[in-house]
Amino acid sequence: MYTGGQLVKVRSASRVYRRFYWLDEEKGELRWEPSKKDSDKARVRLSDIHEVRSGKNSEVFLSVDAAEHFPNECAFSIVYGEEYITLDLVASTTEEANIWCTGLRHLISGLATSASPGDTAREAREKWLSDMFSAADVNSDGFMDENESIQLIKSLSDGVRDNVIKTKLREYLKSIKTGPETDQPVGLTQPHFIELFKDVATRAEVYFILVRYASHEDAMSVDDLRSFLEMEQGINASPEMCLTIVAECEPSAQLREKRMLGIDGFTRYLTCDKCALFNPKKRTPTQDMNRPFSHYFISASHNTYLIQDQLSGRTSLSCFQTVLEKGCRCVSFDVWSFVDNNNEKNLMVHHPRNNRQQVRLHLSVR
Ligand SMILES: [Ca+2]
Repeated sequence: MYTGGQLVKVRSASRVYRRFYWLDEEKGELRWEPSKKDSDKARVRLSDIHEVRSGKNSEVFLSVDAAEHFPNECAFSIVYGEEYITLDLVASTTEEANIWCTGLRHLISGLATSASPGDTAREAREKWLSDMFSAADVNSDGFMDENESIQLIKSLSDGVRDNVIKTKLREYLKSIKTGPETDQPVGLTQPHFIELFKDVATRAEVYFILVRYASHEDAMSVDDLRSFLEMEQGINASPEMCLTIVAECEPSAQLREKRMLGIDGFTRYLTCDKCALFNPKKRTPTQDMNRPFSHYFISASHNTYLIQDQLSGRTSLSCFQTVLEKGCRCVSFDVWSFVDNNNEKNLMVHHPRNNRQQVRLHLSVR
């Protein structure tokens, strides 16, 4: 790559150009022999490259007729810059294409690992939490009492239940009180707060999705987010849409600058109104609700849990799903307590005259 070689550049409008390409090691740039028209533009900084994609897998390759006769194994695209532009190239042989792809990827990953994004994501999260702690510690004594801690955690992690925070917080405070520094004020120190926040606000199921798509351990790049949206959500997202998500949801300024989404930003995105099944416009009544009750029709069901009649019919969770999908907004449960084989008490849903088929209450409600 340093000595360079001939490559064919494919552009939209079916134009192809044969140019000499080489790596300028000193400047960290991929360069090519320029045309007179754009002599200054014939370069891409390695640090601006997001991805080196093998094969004819870019918009240009897939849309330009002239690209059809190039072998797929010789083609590759370099995705770079803020606009995620592609430089679409074709080598003379498969070997040559492999050298360019492997070499460029190696150089890019070298640049990336010099400041490990995994560490960056963890450090950025802790920096964000430290800043939030300092701003909320109004008397600047380095401690947060129980109420202050609960309020701060709630404000930073929308959706974590109060009782979960309280239970964990009391466990932490108890362990601090019985520790060696008992003469210090009762409250959370900054490291304790960060530890507690991570404990209560990190949702395991969200974290598993994040690490499955993150090309680095604890944060998603814009490309990772695009893959997630396409594979899991069925959304054909543009890079701009992904950048907007990062800008709107990622709380850490450091990660936003790096155009990455950490666990808190990803959780915020998944729980925001844009991802909600419920139409946010309908959170408040959209119809006239001041008329007498009998003027309204409300789709309701009786003995929702029964598949057939109430004497011999089976009870099934799917009944709730079916009626809700049909627009029913009033469902009925018959709840009975039941002692199972482990001598544990459970709440079960079944008909009073037919308890042979039962489903657990918590499953029905979920
Ligand atoms: Ca304080």
